Amino acid sequence: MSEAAQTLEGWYALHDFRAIDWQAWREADDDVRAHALDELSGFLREWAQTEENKQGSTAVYSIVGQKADFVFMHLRETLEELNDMETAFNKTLFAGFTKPAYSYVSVVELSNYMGGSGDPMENPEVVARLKPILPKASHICFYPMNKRREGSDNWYMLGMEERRAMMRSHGMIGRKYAGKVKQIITGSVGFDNWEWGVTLFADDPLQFKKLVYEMRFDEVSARYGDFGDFYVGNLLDESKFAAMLKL
Ligand code: 76R
Repeated sequence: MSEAAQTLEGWYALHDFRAIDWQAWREADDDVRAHALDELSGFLREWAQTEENKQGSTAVYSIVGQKADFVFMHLRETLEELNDMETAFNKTLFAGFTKPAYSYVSVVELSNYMGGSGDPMENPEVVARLKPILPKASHICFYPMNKRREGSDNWYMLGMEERRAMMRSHGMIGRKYAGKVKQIITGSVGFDNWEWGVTLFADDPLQFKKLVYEMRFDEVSARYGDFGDFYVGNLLDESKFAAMLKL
């Protein structure tokens, strides 16, 4: 049996993708819409406060294309908190004007392929990466992925050293995008249908394309990467959200 990579876990993640029921929104009375918007603003402020208190983080983006209209990406200490938030939001008037589009449950993960020495949890940089405050970059890109297990291309049958060498090459490509793309890898083995969620943030969306394309030629992605649907979108704040919903 090959040696499993050791992983460190941080905050739990819920990517909650929703579509807006435009017909119901259009047909609603003005006061109902106003109340729904108030409630939405209230939640956005509450989530910002949680972030301020360093008890979690939330990113809110519109989604371009037909897969969804917007996404809430929530990070929280426990699965219970994520679930409570999801339920509380679902009880709002505004949620009644949305339809589920996709969701993804995972946990922020760091693996030891590139690990240094000593107890990583004593390293404040590591702790900050496990409990990250999500950047307010102009754009988000999310997709789930697996490492392939097919015939002779089986990641999980490779030895630790071989995997480490490939992950080093992967990391070196990633580092070229430092300052342009921020990546958050969340592990979802046992939680959701894919093995990882990849969430990228950038001010220039072309950097997503360039990074993902460059990685496709790197062995770990070229040979062992299987990918799900891609979601890409634009930063929303309270006023942009209200503008998007204005009829
Ligand atoms: O955490 C680190 O910075 C150390 C190096 C590193 C690891 C261990 C790293 C760096 N990644 C790691 C793990 Mn990554 N990453 C992806 C994708 O589209 C594709 O082809 C793949 C999707 C991108 C775009 C990306 C970006 N990475 C992982 C893992 C877990 C693998 C496992 O455990 O088997 C996955 C699934 C994954 C996928 N990676 C980086 C980046 C970037 C930009 C970096 C550089 C980060 C930095 O130096 O700040």
